[in-house]
Amino acid sequence: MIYSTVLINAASRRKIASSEYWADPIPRAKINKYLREFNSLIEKSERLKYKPVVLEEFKFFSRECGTGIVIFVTDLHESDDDIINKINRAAQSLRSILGKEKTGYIKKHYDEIMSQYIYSPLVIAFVGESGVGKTSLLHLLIGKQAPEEHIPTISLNMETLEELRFGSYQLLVIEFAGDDQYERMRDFTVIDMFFLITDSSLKNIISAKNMYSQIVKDCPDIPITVIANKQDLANALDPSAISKVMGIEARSMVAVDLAFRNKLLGNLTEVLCNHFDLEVPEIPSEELLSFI
Ligand SMILES: Nc1nc2c(ncn2[C@@H]2O[C@H](COP(=O)(O)OP(=O)(O)OP(=O)(O)O)[C@@H](O)[C@H]2O)c(=O)[nH]1
Ligand SMILES: [Mg+2]
Repeated sequence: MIYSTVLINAASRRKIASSEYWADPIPRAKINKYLREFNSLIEKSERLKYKPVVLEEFKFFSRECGTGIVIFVTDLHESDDDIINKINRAAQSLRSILGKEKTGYIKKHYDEIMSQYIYSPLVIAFVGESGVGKTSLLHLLIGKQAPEEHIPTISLNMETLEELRFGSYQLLVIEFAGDDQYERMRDFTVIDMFFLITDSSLKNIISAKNMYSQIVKDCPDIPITVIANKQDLANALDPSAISKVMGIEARSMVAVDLAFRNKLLGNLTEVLCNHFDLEVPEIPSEELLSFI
């Protein structure tokens, strides 16, 4: 996750603009500490100026861009190559803007300029048998009432949720459909996270458990969240029983009831924070997931 970026004046070291992608802004003192470390490193060797510097739980990257220096602050998990690619492109663009525009223009448009270089997709796959409520859940996520009748999803349903961002990630949700979904999923190598949906019936839980074992076997490092949907139905097994059968916590849900949207967003926030080793911030999930 990229937490923030800062553009400073190369000569005065004063901040020109900054952009934040996470709930807690990086304190200025940490940036100053990095700049001191950076100076002492480049005194040792000029080549070190292209290397990230780790300070506590943050990684810092910086690039000269004409009269400015742009700094990216990330968590320790981000790949150096990805961030180096992003900061190089951002620095190139900032160099040309700093050469042409006044500081006021840059301050005003900084977020917009940087947004082209910051976001990475985070792919969430909704899987589960036909009719368990995957499309309904997708609708609930975007705050739309689910269709009452079951219109089976043909092939693949892919939604980039423009308004749903988590830190520097743009959430992309895909729904795999039909009986051959597992075959399709195998070809899909870019999944970052699975939501396995069951309709909470005994019959379906058994097939969901098979699917769960298959995913764990094929993608052992990818987090899986089990959703026990259709909890409003009289024959629904309760989530604690489902958790026992599945061997993993199942979260109760009613995808056709908009009142459950906050719960779904809360579940998503919790799973994403776990994935990125972050504490769940004390702000509403809806705000966090659209935090820009
Ligand atoms: N009672 C109840 N019905 C639900 C719930 N979630 C979904 N449904 C209904 O179940 C049916 C199937 O829902 P979909 O969301 O289309 O299921 P799907 O998993 O996308 O199905 P495929 O695309 O065929 O794989 C629809 O009629 C929904 O209205 C729920 O929580 N409670
Ligand atoms: Mg569907």
